[in-house]
Amino acid sequence: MRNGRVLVSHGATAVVQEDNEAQLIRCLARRRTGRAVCGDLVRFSLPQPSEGVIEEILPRRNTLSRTNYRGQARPLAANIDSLMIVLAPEPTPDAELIDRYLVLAHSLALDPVLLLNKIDLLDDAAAAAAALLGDWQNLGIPVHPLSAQDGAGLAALQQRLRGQTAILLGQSGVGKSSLINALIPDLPARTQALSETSGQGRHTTTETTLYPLATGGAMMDSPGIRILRLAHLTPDDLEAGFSEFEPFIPECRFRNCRHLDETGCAVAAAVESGQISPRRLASYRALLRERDALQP
Ligand SMILES: Nc1nc2c(ncn2[C@@H]2O[C@H](COP(=O)(O)OP(=O)(O)OP(=O)(O)O)[C@@H](O)[C@H]2O)c(=O)[nH]1
Ligand SMILES: [Mg+2]
Ligand SMILES: [Zn+2]
Repeated sequence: MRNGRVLVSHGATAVVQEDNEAQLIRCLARRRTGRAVCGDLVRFSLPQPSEGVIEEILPRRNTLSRTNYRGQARPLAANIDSLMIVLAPEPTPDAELIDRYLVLAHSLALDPVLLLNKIDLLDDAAAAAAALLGDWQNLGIPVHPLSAQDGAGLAALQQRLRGQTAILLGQSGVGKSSLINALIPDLPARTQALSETSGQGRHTTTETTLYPLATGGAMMDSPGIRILRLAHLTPDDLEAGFSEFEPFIPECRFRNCRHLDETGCAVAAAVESGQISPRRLASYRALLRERDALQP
């Protein structure tokens, strides 16, 4: 039996890299083991040289999932140490989507980092960054300014990654793949190897993909998505993802207040008095209402 890590998974097939080997192997999942996801650690056999069989998926330390339109959790990646949310001056940040990534990070007990990419586009970088990051900077979420294009901030990012598996998340066009490209000198060759092994044609970021880094650790590229449903999380998870609500919650009139439209809601009052951002409360409410709609 061999040990390896799943780089990318397409349905029942996965591209696996055996530990301490460069070569990639296409493996089929068994019905018994279920489908593997990007980042899974697996044990596999090699009945023929060109195709392996996943015999066991090792227990996941964590699983990053999103909810599909039918309300079911769909795993995207596993065994993640660091969740990096990429945003940029362009495209205009989708603030609600970023709030959702932050909730997802919190639900997995991961400390998120915001990667502010494309700072080469900013004239007065500090002022522009503060304007873009307003709510999140106030919440104390660490921000790394970078430019995949001119290389600013990349060394610091690499330093931070050492030994860790990080996933890059963010809307389409913010530069996730460009960052991977800037960190991995032989990316074209690797992409070629991935598509040859998977047999799925040209490799694009339609699936979350893990790239081991020469400096240790690994980076996962994920496809930009427009909608991140989180209806598989509990209402408590959703609420806890908005840590600035916490001091006010005990002051709500009803102990089971959901901060939607209840009378005597202290969270809503904190928005009125300017202590909580109205935008953040709206993000929370949208998540809770979506959950109500998908989990009857
Ligand atoms: N000016 C500037 N442009 C950048 C930078 N990084 C990426 N871009 C450009 O932004 C565009 C989108 O970059 P991608 O890396 O494809 O974005 P992505 O986040 O992977 O997008 P999806 O795969 O669709 O989710 C490309 O035209 C890049 O050249 C940067 O640091 N500065
Ligand atoms: Mg991409
Ligand atoms: Zn309340």
